Amino acid sequence: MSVYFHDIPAITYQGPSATSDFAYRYYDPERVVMGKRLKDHLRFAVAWWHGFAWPGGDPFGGQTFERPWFGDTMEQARLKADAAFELFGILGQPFFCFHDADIRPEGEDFAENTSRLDEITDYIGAKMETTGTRLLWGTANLFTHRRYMAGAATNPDPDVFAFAAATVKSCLDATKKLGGENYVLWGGREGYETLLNTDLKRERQQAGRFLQMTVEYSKKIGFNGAILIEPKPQEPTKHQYDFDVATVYGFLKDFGLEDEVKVNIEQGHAILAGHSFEHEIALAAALGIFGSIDMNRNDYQSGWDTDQFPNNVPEVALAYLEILKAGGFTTGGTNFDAKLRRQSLDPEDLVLAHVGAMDICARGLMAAAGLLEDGRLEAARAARYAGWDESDLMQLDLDSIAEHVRSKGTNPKPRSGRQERLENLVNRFV
Ligand code: XUL
Ligand code: CO
Repeated sequence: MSVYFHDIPAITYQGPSATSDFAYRYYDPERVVMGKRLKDHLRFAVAWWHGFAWPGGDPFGGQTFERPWFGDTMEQARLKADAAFELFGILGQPFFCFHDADIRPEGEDFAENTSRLDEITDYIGAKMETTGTRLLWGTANLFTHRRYMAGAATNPDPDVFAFAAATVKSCLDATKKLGGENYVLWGGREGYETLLNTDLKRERQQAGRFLQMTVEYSKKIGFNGAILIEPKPQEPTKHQYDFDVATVYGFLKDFGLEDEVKVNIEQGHAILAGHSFEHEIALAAALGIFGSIDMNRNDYQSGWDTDQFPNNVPEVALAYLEILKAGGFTTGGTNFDAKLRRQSLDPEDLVLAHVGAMDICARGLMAAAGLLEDGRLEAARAARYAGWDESDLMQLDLDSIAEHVRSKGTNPKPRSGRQERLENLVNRFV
């Protein structure tokens, strides 16, 4: 019996000429592209927090959504899980993601939080078993509760560090229990508001040790998934330590974790850091730390993390182009870390937001695959660097290079980067 999404049909692929709004026009999960089904390329996940826990507030006003499961009882937590799995049944996406705080009400203390997490993950686990929906990643919410206002791992109070570490332990246990393919750490409060009250060097050490402990524990319990850091430059703190992919890589190197931890890259966070999404993906792939993506978009005028559902095929295509070039997802996937606008009150709004987003991503991925199969873009890039294929310059030193340039009379001729021509080529696919 439906608890929330009454009368909304299961969404099926009906092609671009479909007449109903409740249809996939591009996302045909079984369609094979570059040797793999679309559903295995894209690995879509619904985010529990935006879909089921977020009340629709903004800085000027509170709750706009009325959901029958809002409240702080375990009964409501189970009702929320029932509604979530109803949505998963309608969308047919393979995965979901959660924070502990999304799925269980906050308890009086750590022990109660853990027993509630155990209880609700048993309930969710049984639903996963019967439906086949899987867990892309689990995570701990170490940013909403007031105890974390000055940070979790980076808190000046060691008791807060301990509470956060214990919470990560319980969330890793829960993620392993549910067969999660990744575990994510987003450092929402791991940053500072002002250096006047902050010991930046000490906080960085704390964050590094915290991450080492997380990796050590994941090995101890035999968690097979990937541990992922999600970079973000600011918001909620003024300056966050895991600013972007490059910063995270330096941090990982510093603490000997570059082979242990990868990144979960979010579109909106990349934009806040002054990068494009594809830049962050390409850099992570180049550094060998690409893990997963949070797919959404920001409003480009507002400068906030507005977490809107994606709706721009050319943008999404460039992101998937980098992902395909990197060999595609392994443990990662496309998590819709995206929320409705606060006036989108109806159950069908939540369904259609995901339907549109999945279609946009499918179009983007197919466009990217088309570009790669066409080959001209990659051939143009290869031609641009062809001189290096026969060059031994990287093995030489400045003296011998200078001698080489003098004796050969080398005088390089600039060549066109052909940007507009390549943009035209890309536009024929998107
Ligand atoms: C916040 C954000 C989080 C993480 C998980 O900007 O993206 O939802 O994805 O904690
Ligand atoms: Co995110």
